[in-house]
Amino acid sequence: MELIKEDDGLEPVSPTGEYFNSKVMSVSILGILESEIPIDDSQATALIKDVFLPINPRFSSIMVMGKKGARKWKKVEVNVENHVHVPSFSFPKGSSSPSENDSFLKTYISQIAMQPFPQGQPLWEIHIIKCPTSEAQGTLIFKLHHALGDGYSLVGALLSCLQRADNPSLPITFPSVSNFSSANKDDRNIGLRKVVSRCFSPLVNTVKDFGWSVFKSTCIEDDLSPIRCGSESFQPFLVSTVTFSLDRIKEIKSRLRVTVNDVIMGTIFLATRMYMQRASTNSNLSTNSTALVLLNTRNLRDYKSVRDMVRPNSESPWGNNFAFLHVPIPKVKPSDSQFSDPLKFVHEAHEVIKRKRSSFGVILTGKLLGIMKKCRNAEAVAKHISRTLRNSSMVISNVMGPVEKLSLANHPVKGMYYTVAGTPESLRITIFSYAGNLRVAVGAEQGFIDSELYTRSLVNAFDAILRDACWKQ
Ligand SMILES: *[C@@H]1O[C@H](CO)[C@@H](O)[C@H](O)[C@H]1NC(C)=O
Ligand SMILES: *[C@@H]1O[C@H](CO)[C@@H](O)[C@H](O)[C@H]1NC(C)=O
Ligand SMILES: *[C@@H]1O[C@H](CO)[C@@H](O)[C@H](O)[C@H]1NC(C)=O
Ligand SMILES: *[C@@H]1O[C@H](CO)[C@@H](O)[C@H](O)[C@H]1NC(C)=O
Ligand SMILES: CC(=O)N[C@H]1CO[C@H](CO)[C@@H](O)[C@@H]1O
Repeated sequence: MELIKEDDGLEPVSPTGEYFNSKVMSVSILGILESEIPIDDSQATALIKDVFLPINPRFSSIMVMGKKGARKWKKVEVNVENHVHVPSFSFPKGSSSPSENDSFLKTYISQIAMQPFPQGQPLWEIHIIKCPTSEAQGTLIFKLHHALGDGYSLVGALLSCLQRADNPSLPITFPSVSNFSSANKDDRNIGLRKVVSRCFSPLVNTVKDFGWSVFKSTCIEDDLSPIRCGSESFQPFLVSTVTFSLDRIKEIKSRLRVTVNDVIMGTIFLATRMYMQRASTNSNLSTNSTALVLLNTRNLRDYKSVRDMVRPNSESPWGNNFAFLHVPIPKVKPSDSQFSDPLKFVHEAHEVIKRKRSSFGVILTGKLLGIMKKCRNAEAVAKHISRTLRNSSMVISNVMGPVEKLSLANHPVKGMYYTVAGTPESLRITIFSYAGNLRVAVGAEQGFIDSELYTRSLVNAFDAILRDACWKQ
């Protein structure tokens, strides 16, 4: 990293930004847009210069080391050509099948996920894949370093380059947070009496969660299982996706009186245990396995801020606000190898997440990292985060996307998803909602996790939950 003597007036890098760009971890987010029509990239450079770069000065800055070792963002001249990649590829004429093109795209994503950003230029890249796949006529990949911002900021940034497909002049809307994470509307208007009576339980939960979180990342680690091999090195991973209808999820949600998030988490937990069983016979289905759920701390407030955030000159914070929750994956008794009660997974997810969310453990964990940084340094915190990830079995994160269908420079966007690269876990699940669908992207370590089998398990788990919640009387 470049050392500079005069750093007055330069914007400091946020603590989380430092953790995410350290010796032990360099984390980036890959946002993937699927185009309904073949991609015409003739306007790409102009669009990047006029629309993308002005969103945030960090897109045209590099990280430098200022006085006293403090990291700062320094503005540089951006050479757009160095950031845009249009891979060319050739298939033997007439012999390419949709699945060949799909696997070309998967391999490409896997490769760029492993590549570090070139030094000395701003931390973003755009890849334009003109090869048609079974999902789309063309694919656009935004690779953005996590130091630039959290999922919310970065999604906000991408969305400000897009317009509504039906009418570009109308504003983009997002699902309301209450529709996603509270079981009924009353949750939002808790009376004073309820607040008082609730005051005690969060306190107890906080102590427990805080202790658990610290304990988890310093003392115990998950059992080895078909989703956790405990390897020390970063391995390439392949991304496959599954799409669920939000209407179906909402149907389950109202039948079971839980939240959309609970249904998703329950589905992932059931699928994970199913996968363990299918991946190896005699697999132990009661291993201690935890999912690390990344919560955006903005999530706790209102999602509206993203709309403000994408407005130029907005006062609402751009940055990296996140914390993690350890959620144990429900255990299955050896006698229940048929998964006779799929709904149990949803109810357990509901209970655990409700308890954890209502505590302040999440906030305390963030504070703890801050204290650790002060007492030691950002590298120590990065090591701590990395060890926390390694010691868990999987990482789940969730970002709410727009309700309407969008288009980018007159290319209607058929689907969108994202994944996270540069973290050490073997299984990462990222969830994005868009235009009535929920896209679940499974990033699975190559050569260790069978991603096809895992996505099939997801579909089967969802069907089992849907059947028991809605069709069984
Ligand atoms: C696969 O990609 C090649 C190269 O772009 C294209 O010519 C071919 O039509 C694609 N195959 C399918 C089945 O879409
Ligand atoms: C929230 O849910 C209600 C009832 O299901 C629906 O009428 C409303 O449009 C939803 N809001 C958003 C922003 O999705
Ligand atoms: C399965 O894992 C749990 C938790 O680690 C352990 O207590 C149990 O003995 C294991 N069962 C078998 C059959 O290995
Ligand atoms: C697994 O977790 C249980 C509590 O959930 C604990 O009692 C047990 O010691 C753990 N086993 C291992 C091997 O970590
Ligand atoms: C794989 C890995 O990093 N495991 C760590 C889990 O936590 C224990 C205790 O801190 C470490 O010793 C392990 O190295």
